[in-house]
Amino acid sequence: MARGKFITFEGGEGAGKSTQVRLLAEHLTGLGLDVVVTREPGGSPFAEAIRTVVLDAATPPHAELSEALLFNAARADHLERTIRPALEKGRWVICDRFMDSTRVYQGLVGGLDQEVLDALDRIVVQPTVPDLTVLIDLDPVVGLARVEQRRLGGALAPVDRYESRSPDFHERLREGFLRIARDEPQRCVIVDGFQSVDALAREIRGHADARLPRGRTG
Ligand code: Z5A
Repeated sequence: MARGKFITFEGGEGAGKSTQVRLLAEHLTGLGLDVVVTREPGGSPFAEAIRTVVLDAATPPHAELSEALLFNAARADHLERTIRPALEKGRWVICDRFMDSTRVYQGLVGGLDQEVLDALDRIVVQPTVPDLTVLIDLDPVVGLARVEQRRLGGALAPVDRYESRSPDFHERLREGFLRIARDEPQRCVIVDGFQSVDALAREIRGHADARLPRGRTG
């Protein structure tokens, strides 16, 4: 059985990741592929339990290393129980956030040493590096306004620990994601999140179809 493909979406808050994950999944399913949609933190029962703790605004302050270890504990379980078994069965996995979020939030912005992050990636992620990472780049002012709009529109999700940070924090996140994507153009594509939902979905479909030809799995 040929291995499936692993696609991740990254970007700041409200960039449109969840929306585009769903639309790409519909596209690939329409092409006859067996698609699994998942997310981080989360994607397995244990990882979802960790998600509840790390995103809760009431969680006491803790060291950046503790935070990175929690995300990686969740990721290890997610990989073992959800992502790797699916890929081995030839399924295509689309994940809303993955290792680049740790590299940016806890590393480039949080200040955790690159060596620590490299070690965690070696232990936890290798060899399951995404085949394609879509970075949805968007001015954080626009992204956060969308999140606020969604909240006012009825979703009424509580503000999580990240959304409440300063504008400068979100601008540094944006720069961090761009830096990673520019450093790894063979894995990453950068798309403009300011486009309409449909235009963005078309562009992302184009990248997925061009970079991950369906005849070349494995
Ligand atoms: N985190 C971390 O620190 N370290 C890690 O290793 C990992 C994560 C894995 C997870 O939050 C948090 O965990 C995250 C980083 C940290 N920080 N935060 N917050 P999350 O998963 O709950 O939140 P998120 O990833 O930022 O998701 P989001 O806020 O829902 O944003 P999104 O998925 O990118 O956007 P969306 O839900 O698709 O769209 C947002 C709204 O905009 C919605 O109402 C849409 O209808 C609308 N939308 C979407 N696209 C468009 C376009 N093109 N035009 C106009 N409106 C649009």
